[in-house]
Amino acid sequence: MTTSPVILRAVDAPGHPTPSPELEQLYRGFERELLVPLWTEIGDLMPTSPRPAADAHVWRWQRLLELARESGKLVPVGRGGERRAIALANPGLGGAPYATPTLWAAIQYLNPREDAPVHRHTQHAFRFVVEGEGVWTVVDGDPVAMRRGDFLLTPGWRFHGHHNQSDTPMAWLDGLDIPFVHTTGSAFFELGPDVVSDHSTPARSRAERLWAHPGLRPVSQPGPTVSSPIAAYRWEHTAAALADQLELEVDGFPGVLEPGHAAVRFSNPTTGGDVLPTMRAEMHRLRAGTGTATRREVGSAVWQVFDGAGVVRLGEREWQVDRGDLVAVPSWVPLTLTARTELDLFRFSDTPIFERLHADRVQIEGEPG
Ligand code: 1HN
Repeated sequence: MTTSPVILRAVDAPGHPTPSPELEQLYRGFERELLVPLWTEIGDLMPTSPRPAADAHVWRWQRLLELARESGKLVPVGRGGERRAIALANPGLGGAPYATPTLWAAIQYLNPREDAPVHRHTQHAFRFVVEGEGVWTVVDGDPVAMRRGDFLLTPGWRFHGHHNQSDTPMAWLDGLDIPFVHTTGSAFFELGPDVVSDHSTPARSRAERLWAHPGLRPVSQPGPTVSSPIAAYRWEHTAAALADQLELEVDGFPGVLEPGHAAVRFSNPTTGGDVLPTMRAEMHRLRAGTGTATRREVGSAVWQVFDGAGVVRLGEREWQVDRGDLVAVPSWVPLTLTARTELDLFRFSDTPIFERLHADRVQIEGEPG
């Protein structure tokens, strides 16, 4: 990506120098030397509160799926393109394949018996499965089954490929920190074998057998690790945690985030922190008929409806959303969710970046900022 050359315009406005031929000459001089004076830019560079370039936007899962299916017929998956992944391009980001300035979100599609070749990159990645099964993602030689509701990790620099062992195609959501890594010039990439060598289909990965027992850490393993060692967070566990929070609420005990709103964060068992250094991931459940407080925070997020139907309000705009629909939430835009039916939502965000930099900020409507 390139940026356009500097073009400066003299304007007749308070706080700006009076337009004159000499001023025009000065500005042409700035342009030639690739210089930009602060006085023409300050409003944009120093807003009183975040004014993100990204827009609030909703992509419809059914439409993504139709186009992914069509891609499945026309586009081979293999070396070079590496993945049949189709990225959400935020309308505010100039056509870049970025859901938000830091987050990549894509639908990936694998035909029956297809392999996606092995590679590794410094970008951190995860998969979230809104429907289907039959694909195994093999992470550093460990085959990990993918099923509806599962959240799967591919931390940076692990070799990984996928294989569909079933007779049906499968689509899922990929999330990566590609835009952040691209903007900061920190990307490395390396090819692995063209085909996935291990086509075995274990129900549980080795990583899960070692690490995915609630509150139990293998004493043999060193830690802490920057990314979670748990390769897959299974839907049965996530669903039980959400259901228990709502039942505790009925029984009069604390646990929910707010009335009718259960939420869990996927966490790294070696630190208690986020699963990946750059991305946070959560699952939310709203009781039918309930809504969240209006909340905004620094940093951007993407939500995907996992089940149910509801309304997403972002600033002044509102969308009805259904299973699979994806929502880009730019920094500092107030978000309110309302559940028409019981509503399950997956959410990921770049919050760990801002927390690490002590630039995180949250504001909930009606509470002191
Ligand atoms: C990648 O490796 C995957 O492993 C998905 O499934 C999307 C987008 C850009 C670069 C690498 C995957 C990707 C990607």
